[in-house]
This record gives sequence, structure tokens and C-alpha cells, in this order.
Amino acid sequence: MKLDRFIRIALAAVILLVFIVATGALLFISESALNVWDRLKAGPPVMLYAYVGIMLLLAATALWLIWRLVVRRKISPKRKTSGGPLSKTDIENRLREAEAAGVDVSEAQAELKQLAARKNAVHLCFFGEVSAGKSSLLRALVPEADVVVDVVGGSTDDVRHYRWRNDDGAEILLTDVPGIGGTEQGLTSVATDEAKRANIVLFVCDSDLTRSEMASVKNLLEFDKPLIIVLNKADRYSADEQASLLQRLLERVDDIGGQLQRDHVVAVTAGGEVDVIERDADGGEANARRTRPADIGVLVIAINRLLADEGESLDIRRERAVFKMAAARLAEAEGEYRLQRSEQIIRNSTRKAIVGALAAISPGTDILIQGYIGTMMTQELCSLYGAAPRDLDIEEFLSLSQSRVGRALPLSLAVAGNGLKAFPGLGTVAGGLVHAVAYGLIFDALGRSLVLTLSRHGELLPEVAAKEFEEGISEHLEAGVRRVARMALDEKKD
Ligand SMILES: Nc1nc2c(ncn2[C@@H]2O[C@H](COP(=O)(O)OP(=O)(O)OP(=O)(O)O)[C@@H](O)[C@H]2O)c(=O)[nH]1
Ligand SMILES: [Mg+2]
Repeated sequence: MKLDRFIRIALAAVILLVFIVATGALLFISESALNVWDRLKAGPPVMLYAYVGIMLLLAATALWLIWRLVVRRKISPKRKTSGGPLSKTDIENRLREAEAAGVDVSEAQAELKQLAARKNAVHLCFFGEVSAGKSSLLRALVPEADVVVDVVGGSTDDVRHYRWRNDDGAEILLTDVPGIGGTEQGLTSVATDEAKRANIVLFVCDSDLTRSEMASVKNLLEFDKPLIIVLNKADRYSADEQASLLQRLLERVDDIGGQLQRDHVVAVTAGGEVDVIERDADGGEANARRTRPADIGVLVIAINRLLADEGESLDIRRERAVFKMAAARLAEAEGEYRLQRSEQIIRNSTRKAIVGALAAISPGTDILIQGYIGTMMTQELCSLYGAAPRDLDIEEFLSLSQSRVGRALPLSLAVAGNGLKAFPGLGTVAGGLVHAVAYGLIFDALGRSLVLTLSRHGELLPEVAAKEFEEGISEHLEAGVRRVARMALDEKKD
């Protein structure tokens, strides 16, 4: 209780003191200001203007400095991730920017080129699990479409294109793709990509959807693909079974959050071929191959209705899906580019740190990361990841990390010493070399942890970044030691 009272009185005294000082300062400042003002008014007007001008300039400079140091936070060019769909200009601008930065944009560009090549044709893709009957269905639908026309040109995958004109004279491109869910994962993604490039996907299945088929449907719906779900091999089911299976398929799509009209789920018999054993008149048996009769009328109706109902929106939806794919390809390429470039930046800084440490005549025991090398590395990595931190943030991050370095120093020196032992014929390792490796290791660890942080958060949050640096440091030291020790030995030789 007594202490509480004492603190209150002390606080009151402080407030009183502050009040007195503030009043005094105010009086003093106003007096001298008025003084100066009077004298300026008495003097020549040029003097007055010059004085006011200089005052304004000083105030503006001070404000600018404060803004630069404390307030400014350049908004990083955040990508439109959610929000509306990408437009053609959006994606082209992105590609141009990325290309100028040195990113390999060829795959993303190839998507756009392919889109342009297929502009005039309505594109139907037969998609589904292995042996669902995609190829049989294509043959049943368009028996005369047996010419392989490759729009892509020179592709070596198993995607086959067929061109066909329907009764209205519309040009239709039919694509048969490898079945999904087989042992080869690559084929599944080839097929899925091709489906995303189509106007309409005929999702062929031969029973209720499996888990992986559900995942595929979901994926295609996310790309806003117009779907017709085709229950093939209807000849194996009774009418009742067909009806309940169709109902089940509708519910499945509904469960995933897709909306499918009832007439976009159809049951057909593509036919296909079947091996039969035939008995001739005198009891002998012979193997023969028979074609099952096809029954695909409902599918033809569904396709025609979809074409009529959707009209131009089919092309718009296809464009959007392809732009989205191109954006994904670009993001992959950017990720790849960043990895390579960040590797170079970290290597450079580590090397500089090693050279600096080796050149020091009597190496100290402290390792400073707040200097030029640390700042440069942080700046370069941030700009590589599109983050634009304030100078203050970089300073804060480095200073927070510096205090962690102090704690990690013994570990770093131990790891460095151990790492150097792994190089045969080195004899007793001089203290200077160990120090240089430890120095390099810290930069290597700092850089690698920063890359992880930036890719995780997309910006430099000083405290978070420093904490993540601390948490990962021992792992990074161990992982980097061989590389950094080699670097130090090379530098020493030179
Ligand atoms: N009972 C029955 N069998 C069918 C039907 N349609 C196709 N099949 C058979 O299903 C098997 C696979 O047919 P495909 O057309 O090769 O199937 P796919 O989906 O192209 O297969 P992959 O290209 O390997 O993924 C063949 O043995 C066909 O004869 C059908 O309507 N009824
Ligand atoms: Mg096939």
C-alpha cells in the first residue's frame, strides 16, 4: 500500500515537472519566435521571404526523412490470387515482367499459343479412368474421325486429336487422352492438363465415382470446366440400376459443390469390342472378335444442348481456364528462378563474409551480420521475393538476429571446426580459418532461413523472421558446413 502511494506521488511530481518544463519551453520558443518575426518584419522583405522559404524547406526535408524511415512501406506488387479471373492483358503483362526479370516463361507461353491455335474449334475432351471406355466412345461418336491431327505438333505424349465437322458445319476437335489413375502419375497430369484446355469435358466412368475420380471432378470444376458425366457400359446394368447410379453421380458432384444439370449426366453404351467363342455347326470352337452395339443417343443430345445453351461462354470459360493454367506454370517457373537466384545471392554473401574474415589480421570472436554484407543480402533476397521492406525493418531484423548470433556462436565455431576436420590433409586447423568458416556459415544460415521466411510470408516481418532464423539455425549450420568449408578452403588457396 505504502509503495503504491509513493509511486503515485512520484508520478504526480514527474507530471508537475513536465508541465513546468513544457510551459517554460513554450514561453521561450514563442518569445524568440516573436522576436525573430519582429526583426524580420523590420528588415527588408527579401530577408523575410528567404527565411520563411528556408524554414519550409527544412520542415519538408524533416517530414520526408521521417516518412522514408518510419512510415514508408512500399506495397509489394501482390499478385491477384483471389478476386476476379485473369484477363488476357493481365497474364501477358505478367509474362512480360517475368521474362524481363529472367524467368523462363516458355511453358506458360506455350499454353497461350496452344489456345490461339485452337481458337476456331470447339474442343471436346474424353477424360476418365483407365479402361472406362474413352476411346470406344470417341469411335462410336465419330466413326469417320480416324485421322490423327496434332495441333501441338511434335508432342510425344499419348494425347490424340481428331478433327470433325458436325451437321451444322461447326469444327470440332476431339481429344482422346490417357486414362487417369493408372500407375504412371505423369500420364494422369498430361490428361488432366489436356482436359483443362478443352471447351467441354466428357467425364467417362463405368460405375460410381472412385475417390480419385472425385478428386479429378473437383479439380476440373475448380477450373470451371463444363462437364458431362458419362456413365459408360450401361449394357452391364438394368434400367433400375442405371437410374440409381445416375442419381448417385449427380449427388457426388453436388457433394463436391459442383452444380450439374440432370441432363448432363447420361448413361450410354459405347460398345467396344468383345472376344467371343463361337461354335460352328459340327461342334468346333473358334475365337472371334465382335463389336458390341453402341447406344449413345443421349450423349449426342446432351452435347448439342450444351453447345446451344452455352454458346460463346464456352470460349470465355476455356480462355479463363487456360489463363489460370498459364499463371500456374508461370508461378512454378518463378519459384524455380527464385530458388536459383537466391542460391547465388547467398553464395555471394557467404563468400564475401569468408573473404572478409580471412583478411582480418587478428580475427575477433564476434560475428557481425549488421554490416554491409548482411544488409545487401537481406535487401537482395527481399526484392527477389517481391517484398519491399522499410530500411528500418531490415535494420531491426538484422539487429534482432545479431543477438541470436551471439548465442549461436559457440555452436557455429564447433560446427565449423568439425566440418574442416572432414577435409583430409589439412593438418591442424588454424583459428583464423575456423573463424572464417563460422562467419560464412552464419551468413549461409541467415540467407537460407530468410528465403524460407520470405516464401512463407511474402514479406519481411522482422520479429518473425529473426525468430525463424533462431529456430532453424542449428539445422542450417549443419546442412551448410561442407559447402561453406569448401568455399573457405578455396578462398584461402587463392
Ligand atoms: N460392356 C461394355 N464394355 C465396353 C464398353 N465400352 C468399352 N468397353 C470395353 O472397355 C474396355 C476399355 O475400352 P477403351 O475404349 O479402350 O477404354 P479407354 O478408356 O480408352 O481406356 P484407356 O485408354 O486405357 O484409358 C474395352 O475392353 C472395351 O471393349 C461398353 O459400352 N460396354
Ligand atoms: Mg483409350
